[in-house]
Amino acid sequence: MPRARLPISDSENFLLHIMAAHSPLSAKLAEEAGFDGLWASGFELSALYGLADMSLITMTQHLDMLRAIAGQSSLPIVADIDTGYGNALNVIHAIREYEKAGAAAVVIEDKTFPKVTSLAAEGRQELLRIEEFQGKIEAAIAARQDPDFLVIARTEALIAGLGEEEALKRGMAYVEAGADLILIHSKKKDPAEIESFSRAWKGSAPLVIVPNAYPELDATRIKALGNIRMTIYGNYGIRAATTAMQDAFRRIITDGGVQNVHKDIVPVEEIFRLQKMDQVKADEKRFLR
Ligand code: SPV
Ligand code: MG
Repeated sequence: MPRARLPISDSENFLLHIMAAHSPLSAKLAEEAGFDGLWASGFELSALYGLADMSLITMTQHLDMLRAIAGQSSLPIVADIDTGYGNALNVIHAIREYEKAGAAAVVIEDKTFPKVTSLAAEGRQELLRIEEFQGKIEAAIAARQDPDFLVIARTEALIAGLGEEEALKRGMAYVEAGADLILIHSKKKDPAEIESFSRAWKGSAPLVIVPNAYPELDATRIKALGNIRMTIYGNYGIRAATTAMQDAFRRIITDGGVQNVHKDIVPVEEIFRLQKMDQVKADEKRFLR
């Protein structure tokens, strides 16, 4: 059975809320919470391995996790494939692999390989020539089997400090190359940069944003802009998990045991539920003789 696609033509549900997932468990929790899709985030998976988000995670590692996530959640998955693991020829290979693995969409960014994470203060940010990145988008479009598998082009022009005019020019060039949506990323704390880009955007493709740096831009404000179709909560899974573990682990050391903390974390039965232990019990009854 083909996996779920993103309901991009459903005008009722104009703004899709996509939650970062770094594991099958986090994907399940996102699905239960009611998100429309999952973001197979490079940043989150890198952090899970204790690594910086700078093309250190291999395509195989990312694909393995995406397959594991796809096995545990029926939500559509937007795969963060960074720069596409090389040039346009690497992109062709990546698209085939990600489509087969069960992704519903990929996001490819216009940075050079190896990339450097977007949000770091004074991060080195080098962008590809526009024509070269257009070739990568055209390669992605040509390589997909299903036309509903979305190719999202991400411009890092604002992240690289090149300004709105360059970002708009790049966005238009990527639409011309066939991108289904344009992801515009910003690391400004003030959402004004994204709001201004969105108001100035005249391209035919809708926009995608990742409000990591500018959290005040909530769904009401995003919808008011009218052309943002997807909001990706890009690092909230790993940050929430880190907060919870830091708190619990510190308390266990401070308290000299788990006598207090156990009341404030989920009981093991909740983990059993997520592991579908009921099914295991039923299978035991049925098959073990
Ligand atoms: C990711 O989650 O991997 C992203 C978003 O690409 S960000 O880290 O904010 O660039
Ligand atoms: Mg990323």
